[in-house]
Amino acid sequence: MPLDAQPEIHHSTCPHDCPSCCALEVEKIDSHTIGRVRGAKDNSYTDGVICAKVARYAERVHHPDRLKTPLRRVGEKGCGPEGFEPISWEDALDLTADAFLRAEEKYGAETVWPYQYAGTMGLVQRDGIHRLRHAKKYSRQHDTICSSLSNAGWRAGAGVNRGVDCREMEHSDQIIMWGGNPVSTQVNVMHHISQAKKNRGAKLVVVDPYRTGTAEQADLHVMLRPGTDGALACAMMHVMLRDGLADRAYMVKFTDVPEELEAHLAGRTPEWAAEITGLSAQEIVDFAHQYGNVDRTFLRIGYGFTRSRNGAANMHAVSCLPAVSGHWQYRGGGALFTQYGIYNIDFRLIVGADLLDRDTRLIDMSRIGPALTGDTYDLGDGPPITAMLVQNTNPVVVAPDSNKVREGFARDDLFVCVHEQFLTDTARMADIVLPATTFLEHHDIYMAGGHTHLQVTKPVIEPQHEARPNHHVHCELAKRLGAEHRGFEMTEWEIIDETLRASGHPGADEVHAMHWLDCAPDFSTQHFLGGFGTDDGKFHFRGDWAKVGFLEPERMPPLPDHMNVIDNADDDHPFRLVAAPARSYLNSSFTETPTSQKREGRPEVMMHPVDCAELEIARGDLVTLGNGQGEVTVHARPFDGIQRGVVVVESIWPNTAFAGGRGINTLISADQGPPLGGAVFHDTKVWIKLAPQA
Ligand SMILES: Nc1nc2c(c(=O)[nH]1)N[C@H]1C(S)=C(S)[C@@H](COP(=O)(O)OP(=O)(O)OC[C@H]3O[C@@H](n4cnc5c(=O)[nH]c(N)nc54)[C@H](O)[C@@H]3O)O[C@H]1N2
Ligand SMILES: Nc1nc2c(c(=O)[nH]1)N[C@H]1C(S)=C(S)[C@@H](COP(=O)(O)OP(=O)(O)OC[C@H]3O[C@@H](n4cnc5c(=O)[nH]c(N)nc54)[C@H](O)[C@@H]3O)O[C@H]1N2
Ligand code: SF4
Ligand SMILES: [Mo]
Repeated sequence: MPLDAQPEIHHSTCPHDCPSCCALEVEKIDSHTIGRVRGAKDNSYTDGVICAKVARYAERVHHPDRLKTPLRRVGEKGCGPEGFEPISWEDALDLTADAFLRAEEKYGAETVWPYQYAGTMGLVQRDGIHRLRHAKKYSRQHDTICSSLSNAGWRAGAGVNRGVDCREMEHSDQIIMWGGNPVSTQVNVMHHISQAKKNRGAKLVVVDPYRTGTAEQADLHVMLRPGTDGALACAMMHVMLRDGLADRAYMVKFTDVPEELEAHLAGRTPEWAAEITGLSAQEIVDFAHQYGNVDRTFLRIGYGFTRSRNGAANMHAVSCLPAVSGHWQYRGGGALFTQYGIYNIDFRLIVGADLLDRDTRLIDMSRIGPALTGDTYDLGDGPPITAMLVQNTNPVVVAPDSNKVREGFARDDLFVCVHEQFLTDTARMADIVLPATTFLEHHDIYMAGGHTHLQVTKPVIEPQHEARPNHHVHCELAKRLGAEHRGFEMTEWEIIDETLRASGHPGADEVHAMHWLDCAPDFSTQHFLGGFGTDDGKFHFRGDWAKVGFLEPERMPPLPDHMNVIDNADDDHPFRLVAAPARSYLNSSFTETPTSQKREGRPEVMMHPVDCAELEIARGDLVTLGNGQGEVTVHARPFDGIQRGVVVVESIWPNTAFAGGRGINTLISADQGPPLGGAVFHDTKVWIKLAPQA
């Protein structure tokens, strides 16, 4: 390119598992090379703002460690790159299909478990694997690693996954960020909050067990113990009802059992909640008054606080707040958990729904450790899992109970094919590794959770090296496995086009030409002024647990409450661990890029200085955290933005980043949160002691 030439700018969409789903402008240097990535200025949600790690995406796309060719493992399971040798795509696909067919012949189709998650959020590349699954009647996957607890908790009250448009924050006088850390995990929320601060002097309140980057910017930080949000919300409602801050007319018109709720909450006093949350009763009263007094209060609800055994109950309790205050009625008021319910996407073609057989075995993905090590709770009376295709996820690092996950992947009788961009800890356990394209190298369609735009993208550059899209792998394996569906005969673009039209939207070319389609419902719908998404249109204080979950829904509290089923600290395990996301990583992605590594430094445990002093732990000391599941060694960081007895390790680092090679999820239980399952990443009791210093 001549020195004075401007690079071409191409529209794209960030595919990572992040509610922001940013509209991007990507500099194309040549057919194989990108330059800077910027947020689209003319998208009213992205508004030119993206996170630092994606602005430097060239580091990831052009990383020297990108997988270049298919590989066959010749070393031990878990070995490094030296234990793999390059093979052709034809051979890699043939070997994988042969292994699947042999496994099926021996044990039946359910012995094969296609395992996927949201490494890309593109609907075709993410979910097309289900078409192969259904066509072959392979084991099904219950998706629980991220949002089942939060979804169940929200829908138990509001009935449908949608809420107030974040762009409405410009009319808010107060924003409550409850149980999420958008400075790290969803930077655009902070952009809209700072606009509200600038325009209207809006206040920010953060509810989080530790002083996150978001809490640092808050006017008030409510620093509770993890897993106690239900208690806090109940006491707030008690105070609002007691002190005349509840909107009784709203409750009569829009909620199911206002009187029952009030009677039930009579015993949920600030003093009661103070015991549970570790806050003072006065802090709770003050927060309730501050919340109840401001009509235009936007409650932005995160995922983080739902990753506990009582996470669904806590979500439901928090979602009751605006139904008591009546904030839903005001511009800039109300709540948002996610907007995924607005797009009306018809997934049938993508997932091959016509081939779905509900009698095939369903396995909880968060219990991959127990499932791979033969737990009959997970396998039922079906066969062991002896063959897997893994796409868009890195379970050896990100799933609970990682010792068991590793033990499972290490089994000699398990064949694994991993389709990846990098040689992750999971890919290292594979028999066959296939190189995957990034979003800049394939087509897809995206819907956002944090805003209201549907986006369609085309490749900006050619596939790097021999990388191929997920859709290619689905179609090529289908051919070899005798799986038939018209979706395997179509291009991605044809699938996108047909899916959009079947969903009542314009076709692929049209949406692509517009860059995005804003699907925001009108004000009244967003604010549920015509009724909620429940059968009777009312908000349900009496949670619809049997409707939203099938795993012991009867265990759920009938009305909002503190559900005391968490892994409470005890004499042998005096600390509660929060394993929160790190700012410069996205789950396990970006752990390979130099600027992210540099910013994160090393895995550390943040703990209260008084706790450190009692255990004679100084800054930088190596300490070991342990419980019945295993032990993890990290460096200590005394930190006063946390209650005593609570500790935080930001993640998700590769296992090898820890002294001893055991990652943080070693300590996380594979227990299922009721009533729908869900991983409990922030619900862990541990002991801590000084480790031998390196
Ligand atoms: N300790 C702790 N653990 C957690 C969490 C936590 O907060 N704390 N959060 C949990 C949550 S919410 C989630 S969602 C999970 C997510 O965990 P993962 O599913 O592992 O998430 P990612 O790192 O986003 O993506 C996984 C892989 O997908 C690959 N990938 C990306 N695009 C493509 C593609 O187009 N094709 C293919 N074949 N591969 C692709 C990436 O290279 C990456 O290695 O982690 C969970 N684990
Ligand atoms: N940089 C970065 N961005 C990410 C990710 C990442 O790993 N890194 N992951 C992506 C994914 S997959 C998802 S699902 C989203 C999640 O995005 P968010 O909705 O923001 O949720 P988290 O950031 O997981 O929430 C973490 C926060 O929850 C707090 N928390 C933990 N337990 C409790 C509790 O009991 N009560 C309260 N009130 N707070 C609690 C933690 O201390 C932490 O600050 O982020 C996405 N974006
Ligand atoms: S904020 Fe989230 S969606 Fe936006 S660029 Fe960063 S990772 Fe992607
Ligand atoms: Mo997630």
